[in-house]
Amino acid sequence: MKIREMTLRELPMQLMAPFETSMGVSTSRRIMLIEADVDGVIGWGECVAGEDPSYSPETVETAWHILRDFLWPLLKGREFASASKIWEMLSWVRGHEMAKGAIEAAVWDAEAKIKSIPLSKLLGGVRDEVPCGVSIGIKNSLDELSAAVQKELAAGYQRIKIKIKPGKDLAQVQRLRQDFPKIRLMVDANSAYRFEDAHLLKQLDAFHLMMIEQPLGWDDIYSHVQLQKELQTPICLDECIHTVEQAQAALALGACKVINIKLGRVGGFTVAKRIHDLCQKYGVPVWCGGMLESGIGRAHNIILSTLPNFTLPGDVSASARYWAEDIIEPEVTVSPQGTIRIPSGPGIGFAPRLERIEKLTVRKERLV
Ligand code: OSB
Ligand code: MG
Repeated sequence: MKIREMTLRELPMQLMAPFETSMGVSTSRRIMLIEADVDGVIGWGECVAGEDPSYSPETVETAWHILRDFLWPLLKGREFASASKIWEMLSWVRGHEMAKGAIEAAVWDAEAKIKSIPLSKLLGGVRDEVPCGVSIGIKNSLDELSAAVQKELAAGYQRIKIKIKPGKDLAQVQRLRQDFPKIRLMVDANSAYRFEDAHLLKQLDAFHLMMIEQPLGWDDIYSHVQLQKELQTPICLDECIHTVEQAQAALALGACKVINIKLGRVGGFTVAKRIHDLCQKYGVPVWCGGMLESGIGRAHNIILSTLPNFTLPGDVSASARYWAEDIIEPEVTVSPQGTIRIPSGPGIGFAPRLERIEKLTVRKERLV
C-alpha cells in the first residue's frame, strides 16, 4: 500500500450546548479532518487536538504543522504492508500522538475499504453493538445537574459521568446519589486536584462511584499511585496515558484500576490495541473516551470499542447530543438500551457527507 496524497481540513462546528470542565468551557470545536488516498481509496480520520493546550500539549495548529511538515514527509512515497505499520513509520517524531492518530486511523479506514470489510473486523473487534455512557459538563446548580442526568437516563445511557472540580464535587455527587441511588455513576476531574486533596477525595468513597477519572496531574503517575492507596474508589487514568510504556508503569505500580483509551491521545489504533491487550493481561477493564468528536472520530471510537476488553460503557454517545447536524450519514444513534450498533458496511461504515463537509470547510490543504 502507498498513500498517494492526503488532505487536511478544518471545519468550525458549534456544540449544541456549552461543555464545562475543570479546564474551561467549550462552545464550539475546530474539527480537523484528514482524507488519505491509499491506492486510490479514500480513508477518513479526525484529529482530536483541541483549540488550546489545556487537555494535552497538542492543538489544532500544532497538529496541522506536524502533519504537513513532518509526518507527511515520513509517509510520502513509502510502501507499507498494512495500516498496522504506520505507527512505526512515524516513530522518528516524538509525541504528537493526536497528529499521528489522525492519519493512522484514516489509513485503517482505507485498508478496510480496500478489503471490503468493516474496520471492526480488520481490527479484531468482537461486538456487534457497544454499551454507551455520557459525559456531562459542570452545571451552575444542583437542580440543573440532576435534570441533565435524568434526561440521559431516560434516553437509555448505561452510565453517567459528571465533570468535577474543587468546589463542584461532593455536593454534586451527594445530590445525584440521593436522586439516583442505583445508577452507574462516575466523576472526571481532568487533573483539577493535588495529592494534598486526598482527604476530600476520600469522602467520595461513600458514594459507590464506578471510578474517579484523572484526579491528579496530567503527567503524574507517581501521585496517582499514592492516592490509589488511600482510596477505595478505583482511579481511572485518562491524561496520564499516552504510550504503552506509561500504561505499563501505571498498571505495574498500581496508579489505577481502569484505563480510558482515546485513539487520539495514544496515537491511533496500533497503540490503542497494545494498551488494550496489556490491560487485559492485568485484568484491568478499559473503556473508550471521547473528545467531542464529529461523526468521523465518533465512528472510529465506536469501532475501537468492539475490542474484547472494552467491557465498560464509554463516552461514546449519539451525534445529536453534540451537533444540530453531523457530517456523516447515517448519524450515530443510541438504542433505548443505551447501545450503538456497529455498522456492517466497509471501513468505518458511516459515509462522510461530502457536500456538507465542503460547505463547512474554512481551511484545506492538499499534500502530494
Ligand atoms: O476528559 O474525557 C475527557 C472532552 C474533551 C476533553 C476531555 C474529555 C472530554 C469529555 C467529553 O469528557 C467526552 C465526549 O462526550 O466526547
Ligand atoms: Mg477524561
